[in-house]
Amino acid sequence: QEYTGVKIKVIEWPAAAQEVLDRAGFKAEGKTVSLIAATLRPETMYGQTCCFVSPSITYGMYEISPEEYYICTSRAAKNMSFQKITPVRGEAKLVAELPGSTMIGARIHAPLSVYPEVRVLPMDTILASKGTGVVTSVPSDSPDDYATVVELAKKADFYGIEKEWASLEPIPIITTPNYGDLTAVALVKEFKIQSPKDKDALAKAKEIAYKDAFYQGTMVIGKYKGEKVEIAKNKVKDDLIASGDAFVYNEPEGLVMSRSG
Ligand code: ZZB
Repeated sequence: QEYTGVKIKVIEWPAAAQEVLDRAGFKAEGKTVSLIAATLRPETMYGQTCCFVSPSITYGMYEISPEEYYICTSRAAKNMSFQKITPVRGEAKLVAELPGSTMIGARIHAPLSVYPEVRVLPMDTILASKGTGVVTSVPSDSPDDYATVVELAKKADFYGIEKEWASLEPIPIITTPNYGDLTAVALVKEFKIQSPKDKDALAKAKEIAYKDAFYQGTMVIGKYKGEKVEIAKNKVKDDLIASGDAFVYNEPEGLVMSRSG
C-alpha cells in the first residue's frame, strides 16, 4: 500500500506532552516537529479540520535531521528507515516517547487546509498496525472522520476536549453526481451511522466514498478546481512533496494482508 505521509507541524504542545519532552531534554528552538499522517487521499487535504491520534497508542518522536522530527508509531518509523526517510538505513533515532493521550489539544498546522490552525483530537478506532497511527481528519470525505468529530463534539467533556476543537465545519472539496459536495456527511446519513463504532456500516460507506470520489468526483477547491479527482489526486500529492510538506510512505504488502485478515 502506498500512502502519502503528510507533515502536520506542531505549533504548541499541551502541558502533558511538553512535560514529556522536557524530561527527555528536548529543546524545541529552531526545530520542526511534525505528526506524520498516512493518507490515501492527498487531494482532500484542503478539508483537514483536525488530526487524530489514538489515546491508547504510545508514539515515538524520531530525529530525521538536527532540525526536523517526526511523530509516528515505532512500527512506521522502522518501515521509514528502510525507505530512505531516516538518515541511516534500518535506524530511526528515538528522541522521546509520547503517549497519544498527552498530545490531545496540541495546536497544529495542516498543509493546504483552509483552516490555518487545527487541533489534535482522539480517535479510538485507530489501528496501531496500519499507516503511521496518525490520521488526518477530513470530515467532508471520510465517513469515519465525520462520525468521529460528531461524537467528539457531542461528548466533548467525556473526551476531555473543548467542543469547538471538534466543531469546525466540513469543507466542500469534491463534488459527485450521487452525493453532492459533502460525500461523507451524505453517506453517514444514508447509512444511519450513529457512532464511530458502527463498523460494518462505516466500512461500506468508506468503500463507496472512495469509489464515488475517484471515478466520478470533480475538485471544487484549490489549484485543480474543475479537474477530475482521478487526475488531480496525483497532482496535489506531487505538489505536497515538492513543497516539502509530504513524502511517499510504503507499507510492506505482506504485513498489510496478514493484519487486515
Ligand atoms: C485522509 C482521508 C480523507 C482518508 C478521506 C480517507 C478519506 P484504508 O482505506 O483502510 O486503507 N487511516 C490511516 N491510517 C489509519 C489507521 N492506522 N487506523 C485507522 N485509519 C487509518 O485506510 C486508509 C485511510 O484510513 C487513510 O486515508 C486514513 O484516512 C485512514 F476523504 O486520510 B485517510 C473514503 C475515505 N476517505
